[in-house]
Amino acid sequence: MPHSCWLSLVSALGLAAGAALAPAGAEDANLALDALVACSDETNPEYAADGQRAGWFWEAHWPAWLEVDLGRVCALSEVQVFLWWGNDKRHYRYAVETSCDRIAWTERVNERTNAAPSTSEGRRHAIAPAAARYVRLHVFSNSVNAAVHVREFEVYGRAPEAP
Ligand SMILES: [Ca+2]
Repeated sequence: MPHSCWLSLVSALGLAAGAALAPAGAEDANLALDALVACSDETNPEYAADGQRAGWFWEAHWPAWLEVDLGRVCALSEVQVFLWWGNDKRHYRYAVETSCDRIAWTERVNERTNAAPSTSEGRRHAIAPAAARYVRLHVFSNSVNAAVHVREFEVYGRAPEAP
């Protein structure tokens, strides 16, 4: 990650210089909940960050992306992805990348060859240590049809205190 991004986070969280971020812990919150959400086609992306893991979803034709703006650089530990699930055992292929400035991106999750069926349990991916403000989910395909359905996208970590 960019050095300046890391230093600003260390300062904001009150960590000692050179400190390592802890892995996901009980104190970590879903920072994506009700955050500003954008997507590649601007159709109802807010359904992906409304706290409801089932029910309505953001829909698009793949490939498509959904991006959460956490508002400031945060210390991230994990993402959880809830896509459409049903009786058809469909699987989705996707990736997750993060950025501090929306210019330089770092890939954190690579599920381009995923074949595990989507379920109500969602899928969890540890990404610590990651300092980022923007978290983008790319969906490349699903095994049943040409649609992307993101029911919920959760980003866990710790946010610095508001200035
Ligand atoms: Ca939802």
